[in-house]
Amino acid sequence: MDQMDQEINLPNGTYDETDIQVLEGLEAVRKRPGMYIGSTGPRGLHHLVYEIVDNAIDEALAGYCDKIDVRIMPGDIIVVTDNGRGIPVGIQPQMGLPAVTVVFTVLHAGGKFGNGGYVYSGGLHGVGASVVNALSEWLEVEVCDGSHCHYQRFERGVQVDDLKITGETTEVGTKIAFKPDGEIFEETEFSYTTLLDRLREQAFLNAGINIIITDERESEPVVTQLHYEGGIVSFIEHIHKRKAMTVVHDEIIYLAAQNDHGSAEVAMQYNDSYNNVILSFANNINTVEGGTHELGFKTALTRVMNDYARKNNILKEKDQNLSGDDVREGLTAIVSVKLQDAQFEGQTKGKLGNTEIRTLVEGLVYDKLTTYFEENPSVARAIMDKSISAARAREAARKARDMTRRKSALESASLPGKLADCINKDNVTTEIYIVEGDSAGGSAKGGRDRNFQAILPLWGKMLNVEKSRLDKVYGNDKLMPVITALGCGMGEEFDLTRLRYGKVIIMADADVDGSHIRTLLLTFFFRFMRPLVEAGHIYIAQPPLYKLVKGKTTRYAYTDRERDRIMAELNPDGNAKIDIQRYKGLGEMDSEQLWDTTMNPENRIILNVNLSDAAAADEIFTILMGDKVQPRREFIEQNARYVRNLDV
Ligand code: TSJ
Repeated sequence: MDQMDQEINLPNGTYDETDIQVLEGLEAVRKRPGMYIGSTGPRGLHHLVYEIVDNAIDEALAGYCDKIDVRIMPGDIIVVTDNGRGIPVGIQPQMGLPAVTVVFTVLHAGGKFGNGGYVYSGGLHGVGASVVNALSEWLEVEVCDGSHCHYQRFERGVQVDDLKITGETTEVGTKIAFKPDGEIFEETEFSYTTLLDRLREQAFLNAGINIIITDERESEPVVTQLHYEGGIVSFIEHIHKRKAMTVVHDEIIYLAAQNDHGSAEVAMQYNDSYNNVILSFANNINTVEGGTHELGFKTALTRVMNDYARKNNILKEKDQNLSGDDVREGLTAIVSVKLQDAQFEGQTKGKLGNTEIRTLVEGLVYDKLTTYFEENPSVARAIMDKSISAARAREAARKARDMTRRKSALESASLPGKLADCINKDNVTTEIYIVEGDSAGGSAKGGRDRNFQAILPLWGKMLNVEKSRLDKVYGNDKLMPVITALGCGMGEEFDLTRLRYGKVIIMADADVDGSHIRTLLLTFFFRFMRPLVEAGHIYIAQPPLYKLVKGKTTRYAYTDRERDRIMAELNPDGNAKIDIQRYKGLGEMDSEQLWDTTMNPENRIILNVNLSDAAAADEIFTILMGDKVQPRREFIEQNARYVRNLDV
């Protein structure tokens, strides 16, 4: 019998078709939570809060609420309060239940009551409340509508009682309290910084909104007030300040326009680094895979820069045009659009598909940036200088690359010497393990299935990618073997069809050094081989943390939780004293153990890295490896309690 079935305990005569629909819907959510919130790990857990808060933000955007209060209470209970109109409590005709009850019990309800729906809703908004309810041990809602306060409680998605009036009031607003279900989530501890980062992002995207977040789990509550009149301009300011970056021009450029299809705004500023960060949003949702709005921005930027360079004779007739990468070097930009009927596409639904938005953004950036450059020639000049020097470096990189190619063509074997290649030559079933350390590399070579598994050991301190341009990466003796082994080149020359293996698996210890190597390699892939990440070729091996032996039985545990579960399984009465070994590194395993636990496709766990994992690694890397000490110290201090979340 399923968990949910035990909760069905309704009096005779009140149990009808609608109730069955409701219970089946929420049961489906509890059976396959991943389908609704992505995962039951930390990401899924935090997603619950976003689903709830997004509804309050919608109310604020509709102009009915100016304050949102988010609290993490002891026991990791979340309380979200707004001062909006309150979720409607009138009877919803279709279900014959109060609208607020429908919001929490019917899958895909919400957002649209009568004609009160929100115009620019993110598509999922208002839908998530019932999902959060289904995945909470309990959830309580209080709605005050200026005359009465109404209250209802649910347990694992099922109402405990009908909606009740609890008193009279002159106040308005909605208050939701919920406790995520420990039977669903692997961990129920919230990270303050994770919630803070996401709420801050929402405060930037919705200029003027007030969000207060409080962590009440400590004896001294931690409070942060988020309010940015500057909106996405403040967002850029924040990114550059946080990374302590030196900017190339003082004023942040802000461009905005709207038409019948929607509205678009862009904020941008250049810094003296060699990387670029373009964050795009559609209806406040981060489009990690980009899409039409981002494309429109990039196309227009390249065109404006080249037009300006030609017109002012900065590029001569014989000179090549500046490339997209050239004009984006050192750029930090936010592109935010709001539109009706946003179409989300791609692997993770993180790509905007609406073509009319490309035209809007492209036109906006072309017209207004051209004017901006004409009116601010010193800013234009500073940006031009940056792009021109990027173009020169690109040319130097091309030459260095040609040199490397010629050199390797002279040697008979162009594959790296340390690579133990596999026999199969297809790039679908084959795998390459990039292994930290020499001894682990040896075990991996001994343990692998040489038919389809190749091993590339890495050792020593790797290049600090943050401070490097492409020309430095070429010729670097630590990264070059990775590039040649994969066979698909990098940067602008990247060609996915030449990839030599179907899976690229990073295998490193579960300690600080291992985490460093992982972050570094992910950053490298994110910066220089992004399509490889996008196409889902990058994986992270998960070596076990513990070996448990009882008599002739050997079991491996990959988390502390699993260790406890296996212990209980092997030792139900608590009599036997079981031998537990904690692995400190891959080097402690012999070839056979490494194969059994970490490399054999039948038993192993490998994590598929997506673009936002890689982007997160990139961000961590920038902070940890950048020039500036202060942000690094702040970052480590802020995250000391959550360091395990750093581990991608
Ligand atoms: F997620 C949620 F549904 F639980 C939730 C909703 C959570 C939180 C913190 C706030 C809200 C919420 C919903 N705040 N305000 C509203 N507003 C409405 O639902 C609402 C009110 C009035 C009308 C109307 O047409 O009169 C329409 C809507 C959608």
